[in-house]
Amino acid sequence: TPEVLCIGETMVLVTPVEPGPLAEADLFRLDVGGAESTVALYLRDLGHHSAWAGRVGDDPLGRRLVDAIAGHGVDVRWVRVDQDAPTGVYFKDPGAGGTRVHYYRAGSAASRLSPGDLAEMPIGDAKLVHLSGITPALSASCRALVEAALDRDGPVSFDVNHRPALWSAAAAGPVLLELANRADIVFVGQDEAQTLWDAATPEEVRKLISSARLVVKDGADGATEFDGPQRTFAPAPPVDVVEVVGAGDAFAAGYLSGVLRGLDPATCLRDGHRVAARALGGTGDFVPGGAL
Ligand code: KDG
Repeated sequence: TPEVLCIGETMVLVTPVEPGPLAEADLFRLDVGGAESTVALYLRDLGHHSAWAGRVGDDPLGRRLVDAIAGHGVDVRWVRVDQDAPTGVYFKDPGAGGTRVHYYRAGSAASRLSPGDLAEMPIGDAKLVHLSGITPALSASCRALVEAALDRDGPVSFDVNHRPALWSAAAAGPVLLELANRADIVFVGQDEAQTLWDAATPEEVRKLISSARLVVKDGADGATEFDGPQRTFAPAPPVDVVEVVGAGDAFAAGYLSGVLRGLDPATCLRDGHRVAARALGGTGDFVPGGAL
């Protein structure tokens, strides 16, 4: 039985080799991108038995990404191969105003995940189940899966992960707030909370999400954790940022690793920052570094 079961869509990621606009690039690199599988990869790297579960198509790209994730030691026994839909793909488009993403994931194998998939997974036995707010944006059946997973006996962590390319803040705001309020551990960026709920400070976010253990991340400043009446702030260490994508997943893994080891909030936050620094210091979403 895995300690942590991470469920969600993983796609093949296509990035120009030389940073520059997608419309003009000639050479591309294939990578693996998916918030939940990235959390599983970091947790494995930190020494935990983690699993990633989702659906991929019966195609070379699906086999490629499952092999890549399994190659790092993540348990992929519960990944399903869907015969009728393709593996999703997305492109990074590095431009002057920052990197944009272009998704080719509508109708993907993962968008067909549904509550029935949970029956095959160790949903009751894992110490922790990790989900994100990307999944409910994929389809009605994906949203139903997230709702059903939140009903399990045992802790669930939820990274709000608003993806504006998938749904508007107006559509996502109420759904993500309702789901977050049903989780036991919630991660959200201060910028996301502002966009989704008009919450300008960690305290304002706390008013909206009052029961869970809540972590509000404020970029280079640091992160604030609320647990019951207790509030803990941990500043982020200075980092030379190469690329930010993956840092949120890395932070979640570092923090959750601390929770699994029974560490105090300040240490969990510190470990979140330490693992995030690995992601910030490299171009990949997953930058291995070993146990802390
Ligand atoms: O979380 C960082 C990336 O892995 C993520 O943005 C890719 O899962 C992804 C998505 O749906 O955007």
